[in-house]
Amino acid sequence: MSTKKQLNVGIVGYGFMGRTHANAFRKVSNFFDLPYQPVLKAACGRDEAKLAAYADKWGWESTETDWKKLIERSDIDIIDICTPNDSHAEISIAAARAGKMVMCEKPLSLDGPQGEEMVREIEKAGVANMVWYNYRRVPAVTLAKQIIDSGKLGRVFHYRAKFLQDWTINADIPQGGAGLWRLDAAAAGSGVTGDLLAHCIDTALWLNGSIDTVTAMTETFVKERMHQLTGQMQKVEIDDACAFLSRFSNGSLGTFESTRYARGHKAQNTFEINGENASIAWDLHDLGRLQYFDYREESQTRGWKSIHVTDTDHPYMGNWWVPGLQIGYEHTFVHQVADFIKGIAEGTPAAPTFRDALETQYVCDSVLSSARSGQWTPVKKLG
Ligand code: SOE
Repeated sequence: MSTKKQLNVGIVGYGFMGRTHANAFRKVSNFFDLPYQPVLKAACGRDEAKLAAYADKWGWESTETDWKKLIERSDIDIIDICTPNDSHAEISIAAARAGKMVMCEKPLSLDGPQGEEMVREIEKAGVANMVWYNYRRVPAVTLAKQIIDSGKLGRVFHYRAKFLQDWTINADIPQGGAGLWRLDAAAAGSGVTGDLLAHCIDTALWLNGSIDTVTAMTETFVKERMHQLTGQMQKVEIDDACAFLSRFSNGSLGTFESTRYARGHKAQNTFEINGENASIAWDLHDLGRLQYFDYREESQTRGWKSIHVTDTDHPYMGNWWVPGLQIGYEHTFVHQVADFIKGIAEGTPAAPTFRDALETQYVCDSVLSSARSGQWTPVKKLG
């Protein structure tokens, strides 16, 4: 039994993200020396049988079927939200008002105005908060951030990002309900823009600074799908694909593309940045490597190099195995918990906070609005 101060976690939701988060809370203290020990105190969900199976498998000490009861419990310090997007606001605001720290799955909210209300409430309550944009914490992506911040790229000209999937091509896939709420605009807010491009935007804002203006196009290839909850064929309101151009505040040009209709691609999340001295590129399908080209190197041996990001002096890697041994997707969530706990201890909130994540909502709002109007659209700035 750890003698460290405990941080009791109450999680809401037991799906895909419920598993990644539970795994992270369980493992983090085995690999990171932290002042506090997260404890898997209570799991909350509506389906009792599924909840019991989840709690049993991942070692949650207790269960609740009503998130309001979970928030009322005096033995819970952190509320972790892994529910569909349409309940992020209600749960996080109630949790903050009850004085709980809040960790919320991405995207923060259904849209910017709702995100603003969440930021207002969370900041008024003064509780620690974070949004799970996990790809920032792939060691190769964090290394890219360090290289960019060191100034090695020089002036940045281009930022190029993609997030491609292919799992909704079949028109017989229904929308709505368990597992498929991402296809239901009422639950998700938007399609690939809020689900996939939000990741690319979060990473881009972090690596390359804010975006001033965008022009976008979206398409919904399958216009009607059966809705699992009503049993009726219903109009599909989400964007199946989205591409947009952007101008960053640092003068660079951005191109972003996302779709769930790129046959052969399961989760190809990539970025490439071209600067006057150097370029840098990363691909989730080869997440342990960072590609780097530096024009200032001696010309005959100059070329793209593939950095295997596994050395002890690479971000986070000193906490894992030995140089050369890779880590994967689930570790990004462990890093997120480690940074959140360090942030609490040091009084410097780990990013992205709710406020940081609101900037991503603003970009998503402008992208969707531009796709509707066909116009270049400014992005609202954080207050
Ligand atoms: C969608 O398929 C999804 O699971 C997203 O919701 C996640 O945020 C992304 O990381 C992987 O793809």
